[in-house]
Amino acid sequence: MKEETYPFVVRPLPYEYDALSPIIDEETLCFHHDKHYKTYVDNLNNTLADYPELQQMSLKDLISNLDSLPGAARTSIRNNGGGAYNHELYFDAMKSPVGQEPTGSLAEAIKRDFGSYQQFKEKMKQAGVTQFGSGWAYLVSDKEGKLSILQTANQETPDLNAYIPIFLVDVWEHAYYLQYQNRRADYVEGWFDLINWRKAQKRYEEAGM
Ligand code: MN3
Repeated sequence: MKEETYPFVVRPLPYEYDALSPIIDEETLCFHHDKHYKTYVDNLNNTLADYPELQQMSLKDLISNLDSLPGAARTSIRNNGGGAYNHELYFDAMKSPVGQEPTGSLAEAIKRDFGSYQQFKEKMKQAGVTQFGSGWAYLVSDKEGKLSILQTANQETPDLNAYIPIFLVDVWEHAYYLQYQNRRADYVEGWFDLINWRKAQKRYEEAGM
């Protein structure tokens, strides 16, 4: 499948706006997807409109080659390309909060690399709660299938040349403030029930594991 290039489009949610309720309510998800995420996509397209030489690059290629991009475009592509990439994975990696557990090779890797699901959860939660200011907590696999948890600031992504993202939690205030106000930890705790483990396993398999 050919990777998407400029002009990038806003990807529809793979579920209804109320599908993540009560953990993420309809209003929060609506603003997050239709306003915040869309703005990143629009701003990325606005920047790329001035750079025909970048218009054949995929989103992943753009954000994993920032140093080779024209200086005047680099900051916008880091912020808005990263914003588009992070949000597309964030929305795609969630599902309704009903019965799914980690399965398959990913469940085994979580036990191997973190000790237990519970220890993984504690560490991922800690990463989300302690990320200073705006950013993300990511579960990634390296090329050998070893899992780790990374924090990124603002709209940075992990090094996509080295890591395959499995899923991530958005800890910008816009992800939770309407509903949880300052209680970021409660939002992150709830988010674990939204993880789409079937898709996570698929991403892990696509990483070659
Ligand atoms: Mn966000």
